[in-house]
Amino acid sequence: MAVDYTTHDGIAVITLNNPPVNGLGLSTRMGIVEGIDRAQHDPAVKAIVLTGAGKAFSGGADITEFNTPKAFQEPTLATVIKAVEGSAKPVVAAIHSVAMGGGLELALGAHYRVAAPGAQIALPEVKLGILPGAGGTQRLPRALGLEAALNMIVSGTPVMSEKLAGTPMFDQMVEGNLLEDALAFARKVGAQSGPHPKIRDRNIGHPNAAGFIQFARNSVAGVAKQYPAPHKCIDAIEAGVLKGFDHGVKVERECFLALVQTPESKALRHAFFGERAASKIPDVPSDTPARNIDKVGVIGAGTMGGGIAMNFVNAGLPVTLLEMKQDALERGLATIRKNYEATVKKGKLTMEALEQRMSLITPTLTYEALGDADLIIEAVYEELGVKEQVFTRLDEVAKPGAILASNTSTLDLNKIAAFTKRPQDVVGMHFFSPANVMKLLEVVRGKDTAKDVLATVMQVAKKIRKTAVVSGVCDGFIGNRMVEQYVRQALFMLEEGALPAQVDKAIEKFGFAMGPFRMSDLAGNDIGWAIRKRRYQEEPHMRYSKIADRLCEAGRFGQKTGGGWYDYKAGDRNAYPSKPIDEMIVAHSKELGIERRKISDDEIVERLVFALVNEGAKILEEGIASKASDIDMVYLTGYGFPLWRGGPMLYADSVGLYNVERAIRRYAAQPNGDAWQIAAGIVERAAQGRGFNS
Ligand code: 3H9
Repeated sequence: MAVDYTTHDGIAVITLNNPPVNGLGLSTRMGIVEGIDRAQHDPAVKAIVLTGAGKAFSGGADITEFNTPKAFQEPTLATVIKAVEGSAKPVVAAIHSVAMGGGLELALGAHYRVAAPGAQIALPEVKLGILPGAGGTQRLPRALGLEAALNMIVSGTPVMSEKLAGTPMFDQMVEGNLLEDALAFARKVGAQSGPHPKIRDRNIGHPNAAGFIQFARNSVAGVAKQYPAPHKCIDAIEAGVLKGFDHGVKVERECFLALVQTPESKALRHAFFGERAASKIPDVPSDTPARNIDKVGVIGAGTMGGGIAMNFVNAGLPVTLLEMKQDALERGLATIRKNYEATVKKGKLTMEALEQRMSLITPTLTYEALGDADLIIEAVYEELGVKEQVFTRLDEVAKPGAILASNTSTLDLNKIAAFTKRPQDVVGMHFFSPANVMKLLEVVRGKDTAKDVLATVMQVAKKIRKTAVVSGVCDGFIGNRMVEQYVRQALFMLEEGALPAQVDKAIEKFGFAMGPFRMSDLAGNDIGWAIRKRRYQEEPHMRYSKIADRLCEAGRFGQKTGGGWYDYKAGDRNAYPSKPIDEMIVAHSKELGIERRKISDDEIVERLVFALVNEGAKILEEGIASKASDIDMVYLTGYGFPLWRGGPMLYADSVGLYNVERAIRRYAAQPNGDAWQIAAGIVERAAQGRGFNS
């Protein structure tokens, strides 16, 4: 049973008991209504306390029920809240830890609320592409006032309970035992004659509600272009403000039902569950004991190593930072300090916290200083010989059981592990630049990596607030292996008739944060050049457009050299189309005897995105990624794929794999078509009418 019912000296206690977060699924909803009815019929009961067991009052509607008939089966949450609000005996919601979404809406339906400090209070539905659908858009403005409530609803950001003390949201803040205090409060109000207060009856009382709502609309229009939910939140709030509670609830319900079906909401829900699913590794049970990580070592104080070190000190973990030369070490430390100073300037960090973080870093020039580290991450030059030197030394100095991690982005982790006598302790931790900012962490599992090492690294990732995704060993792992195919297509399209600005604009309009050419100019075109040179040796059959090599041969490595695919001006990060480079591209096509044609924006988007999808399907087939949502998480958190599209694999599902297959076969029949080897996983799923996520 998802709800417990007990009585305590004249008070009925209805306890939501549906771990992990007391989601308001069908059985929980039924249990609450049963409890309310039971209390009405028991003459000994004078009042009711509604509380949550475990780590939440309630995390809201059970999101796993969305798009299933259960979500709409009575009692719906609206019916539950009606029963609570209509109870002849006063209902007191006793809130701790989390009251979110439908959980908060339920509490707002109670006659009274008592809360422990430190509880997260939120209507976070917009983050799932929906709006509070059980009266939240109507009751919260009546509890907190229009402005505070609208901000909370449109942003979805939690507010700590103690900040809301003294508002009609909470009748009492509790310092001691929540249940005992709630029982005492219930006894007090149970002894009073009704009717008991209902938030729905309160006035909103704003001097210029229509003006404020217009202001909110304008603000939202600027920041939520791709997302319908914030706009609908305002519609529902406005309906209630201007035409009363019942009308507001009706509009809110209509908006909720429409939003839950939108591709944006499906994408955001996919990302919510995808993030949590990524932390689960099929053959590593969740109770696998993790190793203790109290001290971290980082090798290399360059941009990457410095950024990696910052993650750990930000989480309060001391870091020993190793460099080979004193000046490099000092430069690295100075960069870290500069990064923190920039955060202080923005007002997001105090000087005191800056000093405290810097004090957690112990700089060193000797490997021996890493001897007591529990986790050591190398971020040295991307070359196998260099990695060999590092791991051989680490094997000598690291204590038994220390986890030895490589930040390699392309090299064979199994070879790196074999440089040590403890391959079971070696793992890949591929951070993305800037490492202190980017959410993604690819955790690379070698053939010998121990399960407890993986479990530990996944835990550590959570601690440093990264989205960790496990990848098997292959060239480029999940993210870079896929992006290589994407870039290959972008380059072929230059040969065939497109120019960099057109390609970038088309894919940026699709929603990517940055097109491939602007991106490459930012990262440095020489990086891709080095990878291609290696490919020419290792996989001579793999054909590339040589146009990017010509660019590099001309010394145009991107922003850092003042020019790449685009021209750049000093002190200005804007990319300006470059006449000589565009001419070079046209001349290159001519030399190859290619008659340039107009390439449509649709073709650009399809070829780029389906190149990702096709490679992603192969990555799944080979077991490099264990599920499609892992691939989506890599692209959403590390490669600027538009969140509202849910990642390449979910996007492919939304287009339909039948259509994806047809498009790929069409492109495979064009010049440069031999770059397309369609993945069996697309063909099979298309034939079965399935998607990657179904
Ligand atoms: C809503 O309420 C709509 C209504 O307005 C209208 C209805 C008509 N449902 O994040 P964690 C699972 S929409 C189902 O790792 P934490 C989660 O998947 C809802 N499951 O823990 C995970 O499962 P697993 C509005 C849920 O302590 C486990 O709980 N509410 C839900 O770091 C632990 O999650 C929200 O949007 C749910 N609602 O953080 C709140 N919530 O262990 C979304 C969580 O199998 N939730 N799970 O991987 C959160 O923000 C965080 O989970 C929370 C706990 C802060 C609650």
